[in-house]
Amino acid sequence: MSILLLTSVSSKEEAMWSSKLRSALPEEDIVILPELNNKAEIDIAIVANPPREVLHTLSNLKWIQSLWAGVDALLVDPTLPENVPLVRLIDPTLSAAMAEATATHVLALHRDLPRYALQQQRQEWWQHELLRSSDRTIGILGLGEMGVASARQLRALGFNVRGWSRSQKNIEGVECYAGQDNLSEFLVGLDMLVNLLPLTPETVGILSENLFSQLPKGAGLINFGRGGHQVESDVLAALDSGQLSHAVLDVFSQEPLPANNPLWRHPHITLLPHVAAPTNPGTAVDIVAGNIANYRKTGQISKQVERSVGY
Ligand code: NDP
Ligand code: OXD
Repeated sequence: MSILLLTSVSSKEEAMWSSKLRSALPEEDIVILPELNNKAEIDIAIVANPPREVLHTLSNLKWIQSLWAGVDALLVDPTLPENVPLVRLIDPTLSAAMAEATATHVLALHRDLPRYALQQQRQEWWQHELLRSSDRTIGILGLGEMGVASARQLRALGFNVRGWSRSQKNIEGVECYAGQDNLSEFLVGLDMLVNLLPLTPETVGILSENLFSQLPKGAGLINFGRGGHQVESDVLAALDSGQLSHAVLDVFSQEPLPANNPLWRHPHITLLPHVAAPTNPGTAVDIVAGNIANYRKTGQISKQVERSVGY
């Protein structure tokens, strides 16, 4: 049997992935779409933004491995075959990168960097009160691979940390809340809110006026989850009214963000081009190769996405 590497990334990037995968799995036959002659020979697909209308034509496909952590875009593809297990990328290197990004931007807001940047533009010399990290409470939406690593990093920096998930967690040093019924209690008194949820039918649009109104006035927002989590007009309105003091946005409903989108020019937005935690090809290939080697040896497929809940 063979493995199909199916992507819509640039041909240079696809060549990089196929070269690394072939080196890590020398005994496997790995093909890309233009080389695919016999569809029935494919039993595993490795995907990164795969073009639609291909996966469902692979009659002997046993499972799909995503090269990304988030699988929301795959799950909304109506041509995704229904009963084929889907494995997403779980990589400690990715979680560490996200924890670093969270710490970077929480510290930036904690130390008032956006405010001092605006002051510099106006040549204004105003010193603002410096709080201790232990005076701040940071809330993290999502306590999965990304959320837990970020929570631990923020604890190590001395912040008070809360987290919110679907099922109840017990994480040392982190106040854990679970479920829709406890979301309001989780939000009370937060200085900053960091979104690390997957995009699902339950979480779409969660960063809305209703949620912002439950935060203290002047809270900071960091969205590293997906663009579909934020209602853009509500983010802009909350920034304009001062309900939010600043927003760090890494993800957008449309990427790249169109040039005419007002988010680009808002003085209280730090805008990033989806770079919080990019997949590291070196470590990702090791993990994917490990999943495939284990499947060939034992027939076991690694932890699968729960399609009914969307992550
Ligand atoms: P996980 O699946 O490990 O964790 C998801 C977390 O969200 C879990 O704690 C889960 O709860 C919680 N959750 C899901 N649905 C709900 C809900 N309805 N209510 C409350 N909590 C909910 O995912 P990861 O941590 O690996 O990744 C999270 C997301 O981060 C990805 O889906 C992707 O969108 C984004 N991402 C962004 C990157 C970037 O560069 N900007 C890079 C990588 C990922 P429970 O634990 O109870 O299941
Ligand atoms: C991912 C991402 O999901 O980069 O891996 O956003």
